[in-house]
Amino acid sequence: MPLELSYSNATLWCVFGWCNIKPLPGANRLIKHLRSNGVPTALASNSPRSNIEAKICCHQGWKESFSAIVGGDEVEKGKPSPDIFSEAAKRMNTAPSNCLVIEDSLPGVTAGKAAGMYVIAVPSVPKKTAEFSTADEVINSLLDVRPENWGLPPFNDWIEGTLPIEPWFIGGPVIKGFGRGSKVLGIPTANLPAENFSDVVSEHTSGVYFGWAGLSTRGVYKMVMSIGWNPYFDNTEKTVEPWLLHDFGEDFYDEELRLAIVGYIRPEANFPSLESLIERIHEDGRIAEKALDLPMYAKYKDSPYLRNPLQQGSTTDGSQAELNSK
Ligand code: ADP
Ligand code: RBF
Ligand code: MG
Repeated sequence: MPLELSYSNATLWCVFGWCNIKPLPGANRLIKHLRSNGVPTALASNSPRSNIEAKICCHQGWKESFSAIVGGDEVEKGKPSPDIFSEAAKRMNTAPSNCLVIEDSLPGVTAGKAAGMYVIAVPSVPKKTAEFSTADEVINSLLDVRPENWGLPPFNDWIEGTLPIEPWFIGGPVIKGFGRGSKVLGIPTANLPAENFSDVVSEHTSGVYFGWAGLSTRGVYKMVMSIGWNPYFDNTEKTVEPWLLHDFGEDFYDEELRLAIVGYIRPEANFPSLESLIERIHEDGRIAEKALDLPMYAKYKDSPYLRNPLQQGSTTDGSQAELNSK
């Protein structure tokens, strides 16, 4: 069992560079924030401790950020039993009632509540929010953690209602959607074929993002978009739907559309009425319109990826785009 061997030796993982585990969106940001504000943080997992250490050594600065690490092999019973979390609190010299757990699994939520702690659930499987109702709060991604709600120092990287992200670039021909955007909402969204870049899309959490949109024969425009399952309509497929903040007065199906996605606004949400959904999308539009004039976002308008698709060969995932934009 060579895999088990490698798992059991943390240094081997690092030395041989077997580190292909990408952190969840927002994980790095959260860990750095807690560390720089002196908030003691523990890592508590059912995996054996050596396995945890092997995995976190792939990420610079993570190991030093945890004041305690508790593995499943260090306590009698793993999650959903509270032991792991109780042990973590003990090692941090604090009371369980003083602890906030962030969990992606149901057994973990159960364990955290059984340990007498506050629990935020970030379900790893989409559309399963209801199952996590025993948590104190259910959020869509680590980008949505609001530390100030829990007596912790707030993030200070939000700018004018937006969160800058490591930009990502996707593109393809504009496809037909449900025909709903214009007709039902009065907001046309130029859907892209999500299956062409499913890995990039699944790497990022669903939500409302914004950035720049290039149409090969027309130019580059501001855009705000939703990525996900549109909870109000409860879609079964994840869709990628940019609304270009420009009045074209006509359709442009099949044209090549290229996106530079530069910031995050909010998670997708359900709404009590169609009117409130429409009002919120217009608000997203105003936020994006204004934020994109900030130099930190405006600079991506000039990304060659947006303007000159053919130069990039057949790439649709924009993997070269970031380099080209610098
Ligand atoms: P579908 O469900 O087929 O996506 P929509 O009602 O969402 O239909 O309309 C989207 C289409 O409208 C786009 O594919 C595009 O051709 C056209 N369109 C016109 N203006 C815009 C705009 N400002 N932003 C996005 N799409 C637009
Ligand atoms: N749909 C939702 O169900 N919930 C949302 O929070 C939501 N936010 C959106 C934000 C923006 C900027 C845009 C362009 C669309 C959003 N939609 C949302 C998607 C909308 O439901 C979708 O575009 C239409 O259903 C057309 O397919
Ligand atoms: Mg659409």
